[in-house]
Amino acid sequence: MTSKIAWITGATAGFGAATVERFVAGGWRVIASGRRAERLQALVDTHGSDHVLPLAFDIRDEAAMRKAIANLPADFADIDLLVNNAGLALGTAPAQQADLAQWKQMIDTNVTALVTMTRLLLPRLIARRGAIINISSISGSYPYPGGNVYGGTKAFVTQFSLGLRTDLHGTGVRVTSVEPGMAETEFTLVRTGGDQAASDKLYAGSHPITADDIAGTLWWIANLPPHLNVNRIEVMPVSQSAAGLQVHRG
Ligand code: NDP
Ligand code: 8X3
Repeated sequence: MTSKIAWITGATAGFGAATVERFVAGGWRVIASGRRAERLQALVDTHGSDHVLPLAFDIRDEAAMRKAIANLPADFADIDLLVNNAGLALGTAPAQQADLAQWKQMIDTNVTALVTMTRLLLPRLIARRGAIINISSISGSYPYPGGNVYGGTKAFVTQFSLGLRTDLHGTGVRVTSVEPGMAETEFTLVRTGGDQAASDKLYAGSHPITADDIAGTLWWIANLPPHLNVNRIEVMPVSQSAAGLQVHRG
């Protein structure tokens, strides 16, 4: 088989699931990972095992990640693109009231797992003159109340992406930091511990970014001519803009 291969983390929902659909529709083969095995199996049921390889594991589990990589079947081993998408926000409390366990889960998922995936797949990506797309966020550039550690993890993802570009100089490997603003996925459901009403309220009337919008952006980036690198791209819904600073008096 000659089609390109993408490994998309966080493929069970939101941006990741839409990106699987976009890339499979475009003729790529996809390694789809996430914890919810039944959703990964549904992708295989829809597209067939020639097109989708499901790998169910918790991305914070380094041993499981290493095992998944070591056991890649030959026809999914030559990876052209890694989409580091798996991630989450937990909570919106101010730092002084935040749950430390939630902070650690965000760091373990959004930072530690992302760098581990990247490091373990870099030899294959270099061999293929491949590409890495890291899903960062506007929260890494624009602080907002309650964004504390989530925004910190995304600032890391952006800066790590820029650093990777520098280190990979001359290898032909492309690296992009994609920084979306407000998008309606399962993101707010996860952030609020399953509060569908809170999620609906946040997005109501705002015409947010959709998962398909981001999948289309990733498709565009991945299919640019190989001499072009999008270093960073920030995407917001038209309804969202930066709102400045606050002053406390007295
Ligand atoms: P969703 O909640 O819809 O999807 C998140 C995905 O990440 C799921 O597939 C989930 O899979 C996976 N994931 C989370 N934790 C783990 C874990 N421990 N192990 C394996 N997979 C995990 O959210 P989005 O699609 O919105 O989020 C995707 C990325 O986009 C995240 O990095 C997020 O921070 C970022 N982002 C989102 C924005 C938004 O407004 N929605 C804006 C900017 C950036 P599973 O639960 O099955 O393991
Ligand atoms: C998700 C976007 O603004 O909710 O990263 O943090 S935001």
